Amino acid sequence: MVCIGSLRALVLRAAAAAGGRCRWPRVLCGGRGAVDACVTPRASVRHGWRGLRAATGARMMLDSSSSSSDSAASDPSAAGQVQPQRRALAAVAHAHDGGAGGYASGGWAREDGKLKCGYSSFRGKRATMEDFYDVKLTEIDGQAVSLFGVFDGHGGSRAAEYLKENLFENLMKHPEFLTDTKLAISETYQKTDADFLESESNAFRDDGSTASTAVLVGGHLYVANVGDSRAVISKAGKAMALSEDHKPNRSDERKRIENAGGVVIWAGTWRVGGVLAMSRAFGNRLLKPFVVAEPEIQEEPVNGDLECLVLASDGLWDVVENEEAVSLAKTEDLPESAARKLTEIAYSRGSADNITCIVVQFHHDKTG
Ligand SMILES: *[C@@H]1O[C@H](CO)[C@@H](O)[C@H](O)[C@H]1NC(C)=O
Ligand SMILES: CC(=O)N[C@H]1CO[C@H](CO)[C@@H](O)[C@@H]1O
Repeated sequence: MVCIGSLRALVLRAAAAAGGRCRWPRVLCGGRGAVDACVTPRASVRHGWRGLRAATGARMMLDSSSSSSDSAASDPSAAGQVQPQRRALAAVAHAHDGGAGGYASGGWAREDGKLKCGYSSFRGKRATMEDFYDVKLTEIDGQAVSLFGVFDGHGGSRAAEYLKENLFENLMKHPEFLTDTKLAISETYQKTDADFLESESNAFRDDGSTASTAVLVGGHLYVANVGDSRAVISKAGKAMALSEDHKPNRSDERKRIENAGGVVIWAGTWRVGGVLAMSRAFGNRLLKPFVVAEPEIQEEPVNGDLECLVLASDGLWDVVENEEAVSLAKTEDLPESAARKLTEIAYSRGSADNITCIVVQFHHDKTG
C-alpha cells in the first residue's frame, strides 16, 4: 500500500488508559493512515488549557509532520491514493499517568475553539485495567470530524485494546463514512468484531468489550452503543441518555437472545447463559451468536442546544446519575478536570470497577 495519503494524515491518538503507552509522533505506512502524537507527562504542563498551549514541542512536531506531508502529496505518484485526506485539527494535547493505583487524564481542544474534551481513567480497586478510550480530532476531505470512544473490557483486556487500535481507523476508512455515517458505523462495528475474533489465535480466549462511541460529522452527532457503557448529553439544560444499556433482562434483548436459542439466567444479576451481565459485546466468542456487536445508533443535531457530552464505563454510571454527570461537565471550566472529578466521585462512592470517562464541551459561539 502506498503511504502517500497517510502521510497527510495527522490524528491525535489518545494514550492507552492504562497510561505509560504514550507514543511519540511517527508515520505509519501500510494503510494505517495516521501519525500518532502524544505528549509524555514530563513534556507537558499539567494544569489548564493555557498551560497546554505552552506545549509548543507538540505543536511543532505536529506541524512539521504535516508540512513534510504536503511535499509528499504533490508527488505525482499520489494520484493513485485511495485514502481520503486527513489533517489534524487538534491544537494541544497532553496526558499524564497517575502511576499505580492512580489516575491517567488528558485534554485536547480543536483549533477552531468549538470543542474541548478531556478524559480521566481510574484503575479502581482491582489489579488490572481493562478500560481503554480513544479520541481523534481530525479533518477528512476538508470536513471536520471528531471521534470519542470508551471501551470497557471483560475477561481480559484484548478486545478493548483491539477496539482502541482499530475501530476508528476502520470507520474512517469506510467509503460511506461521510455520506452515510450510520451505515458506516454499523458495518464497521460488525466487521471489527469479526476481525478481532479472527485475529485471536487462541480459540479458548473469551475476551470481550463494550464500545460507547460518539462521532461528530457534518453537524450531526452519532452515538453508537454496544454493551453497558453509556453516552449522556446535556441539551438545552436537560440530561439525556443517547444510549440504552444492553442488559440481558431488557425485554427486547431477552427476546432476541431466546430467539437465537440462548438463555438469560439469574446469577447474582441477569446474565446471558448465566455468564455475561450484558447482552451485546465485541468478542465473547463463546457466547456468539447471542452476544452481538450490532450497535444501536442515535443521532442528534449539533446546534446551540447541545452543551456537553459524557461517555463513561459502568464504573461511573453505577454510582453517578446522568444529571449529576452532565451538570458537573457543564460547570467545570476544563473538560479534563470535569472528567477527573467524575472519576474521583465514583471512586469515593465505592465503585470497585474500572472507571473511565470522556467529557466533551461544545462552544458554538466560537467562529473559526
Ligand atoms: C434488570 O435487572 C436488574 C437487576 O439486576 C434491575 O435492576 C432492572 O430494573 C432490570 N431491568 C429490566 C428492564 O427489567
Ligand atoms: C482495576 C479494575 O477495576 N479492573 C477491572 C476492570 O473491569 C474488569 C471487568 O469488569 C475486571 O475484570 C477488572 O478486574
